[in-house]
Amino acid sequence: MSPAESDELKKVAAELRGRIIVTSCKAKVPHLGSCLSCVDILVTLYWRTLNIDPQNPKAEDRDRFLLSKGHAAPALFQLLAMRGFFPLSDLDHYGVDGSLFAEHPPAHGVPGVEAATGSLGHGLPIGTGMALASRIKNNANKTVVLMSDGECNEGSVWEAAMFAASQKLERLVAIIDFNKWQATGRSQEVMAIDPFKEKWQAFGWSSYEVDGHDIVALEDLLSKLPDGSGKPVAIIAHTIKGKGVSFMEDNNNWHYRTPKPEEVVAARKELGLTKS
Ligand SMILES: Cc1ncc(C[n+]2csc(CCOP(=O)(O)OP(=O)(O)O)c2C)c(N)n1
Repeated sequence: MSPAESDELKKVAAELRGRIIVTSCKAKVPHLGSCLSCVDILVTLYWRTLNIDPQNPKAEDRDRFLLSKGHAAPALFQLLAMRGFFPLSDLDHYGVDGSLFAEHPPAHGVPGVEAATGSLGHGLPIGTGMALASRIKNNANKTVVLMSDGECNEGSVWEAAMFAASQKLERLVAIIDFNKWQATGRSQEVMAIDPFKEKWQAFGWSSYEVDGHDIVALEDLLSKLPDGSGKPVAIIAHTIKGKGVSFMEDNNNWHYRTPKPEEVVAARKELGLTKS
């Protein structure tokens, strides 16, 4: 990726962060820190890596993406609109009674959303099934599942991990947004997950670590998959919860808090966005 392309994507990421923050304030949707943490991963996937066509979101050969950490739905909805899956104006009704746009992705009705997620621990099992189905149909598409670190406390994650490895689903990619926080505390303190990289390897996966805010490094790694090992791939993306806004970074109050209008203005200013 050229420096100019990477600068362009950084602007896209800032714009996406700004939109998420405005949505959180207007619609009173929580999980702001959780959304900001995975923005750079999402931008890399949707602007560089995934084989997707916003005009044809059900194309058989498309790559599948599952936001297993479904509580980051505001990030997914905003990026799908920015990417052209549906008009940005559809999000004007975010959080209004009856709207499809709420705290988690719904099963049907939003172009680009592959499955209902948000009950943590289910995205990888669903993605494993999708990857197996693709292989049975001789489709060469990838299935990418974005999970959170706290989510890896769920036993269903490790059942799916064992199954995917035993099936040698080399086109299945699990990215873990490793921001070291969960809802009420540090992930390592709630239930220790270290040694994390080795754990995936022990379950029969290839595993890598990357800076989850470095779009160039993320793209470089993702472009090399499948990696030739015949194994599913886990990417541990080191991130900062609330990334991009100094007073939200690594402050877990923003798991549930929504910003006041003056905080939106301050955040957008930091992001280099002038309009609120
Ligand atoms: C099965 C299940 N239990 C509990 C919750 C409530 N919940 C929402 S987010 C969250 C934890 C968030 O921490 P983490 O999974 O690490 O994601 P982060 O927000 O830090 O990205 C929990 C427990 C849930 N969504 N699903």
